Amino acid sequence: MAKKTLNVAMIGGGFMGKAHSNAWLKVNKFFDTDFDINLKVIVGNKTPLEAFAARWGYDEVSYDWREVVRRPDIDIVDIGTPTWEHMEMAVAAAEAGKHIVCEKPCALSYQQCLKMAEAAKKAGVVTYLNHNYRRVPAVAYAKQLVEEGRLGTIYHWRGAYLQDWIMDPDFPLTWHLQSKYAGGGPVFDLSSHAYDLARYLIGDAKAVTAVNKTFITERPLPGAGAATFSAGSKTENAQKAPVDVEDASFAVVEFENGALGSIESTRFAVGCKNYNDFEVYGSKGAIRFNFESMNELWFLDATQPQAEQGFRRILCTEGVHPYVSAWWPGGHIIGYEHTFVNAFYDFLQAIAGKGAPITPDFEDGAAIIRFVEAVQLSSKEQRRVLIEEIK
Ligand code: SOE
Repeated sequence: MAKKTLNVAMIGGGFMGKAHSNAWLKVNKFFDTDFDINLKVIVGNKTPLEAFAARWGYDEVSYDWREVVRRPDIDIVDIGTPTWEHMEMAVAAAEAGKHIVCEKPCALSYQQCLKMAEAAKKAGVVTYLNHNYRRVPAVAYAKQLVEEGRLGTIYHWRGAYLQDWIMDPDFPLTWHLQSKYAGGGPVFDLSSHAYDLARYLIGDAKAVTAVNKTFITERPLPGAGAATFSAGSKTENAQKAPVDVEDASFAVVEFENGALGSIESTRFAVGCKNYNDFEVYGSKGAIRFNFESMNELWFLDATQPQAEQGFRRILCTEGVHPYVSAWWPGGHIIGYEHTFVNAFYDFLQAIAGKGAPITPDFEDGAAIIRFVEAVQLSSKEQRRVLIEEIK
């Protein structure tokens, strides 16, 4: 029987437009789903996207997202734009009855996320918030170990998401460095990922005590064509403007389950390129993961005879590990882009009503940004903040 075709409208043709388009093209090559996927429209604002459409195989280009999300021939709206645009786009897409993929972080505030979640619930549409690191096989396997009780009572979570791409004082004041567009700095960009992993593996936080820091307090305004993910073209004698977001953050986190932990994020950790790292310590065992060695999980089984105890490396590339059987034979490692394909498989299964509802969704997004806001408030007021204070 012919599969139903789902038409995708991709909003945003940048880094995420590329990663998402790749995943839409690959999902049915490696997984069996109920749907064929058609890249119907790529939607932009200023940058011409005709070449992008030709490269990735979109039928059409549009520069009017409001018109596109209402089209009856669009089934999935995929939001790959800067954070400040997420709420308006997601609410419009939900009200038009579209299933929605949205890039992280969910939105600029807890209240915006709640509006997105409410609109999606009212419309009965499936939402997926692309905190893609849950779909690294090693991370999904870590979740299995925790759920099987192999770590016992969880005492500690240590999360650190470290990068180094804006250490250059000449890196321009792009949208990532302006609170009105990004919500904040690495707390929104990276601590959101780190907290999503904490929620996924050990549960919600109860309180945070955080200190944020801005190292470079003013930057050149973006010159024409200044790249976003590199120092870009140094615009000589460029006008400078103040930076209103943090460059780094350290939060002490008290979890609902009694665990004590930390979540730090920065884009000034020289040499750390995409160092998304966590450690979990429990009464019966411990795990360690770092995305820069994304196929490996380090596990210590504290129930072993003490003389034999030690962290052992599990190469999570066997068919028994989550998602791996769709890809390659044992030992053939996978990469960043595969996590998007794994996620889109789960998203299409959720649309088909198969398997568990996909997470993280907009409800999870609200919980994540509630934590993010608590971190910002704690640093601003220099005090411990209960998550429940954030309304
Ligand atoms: C930049 O910090 C960035 O692109 C994040 O925005 C992504 O979410 C992360 O996956 C890689 O780094």
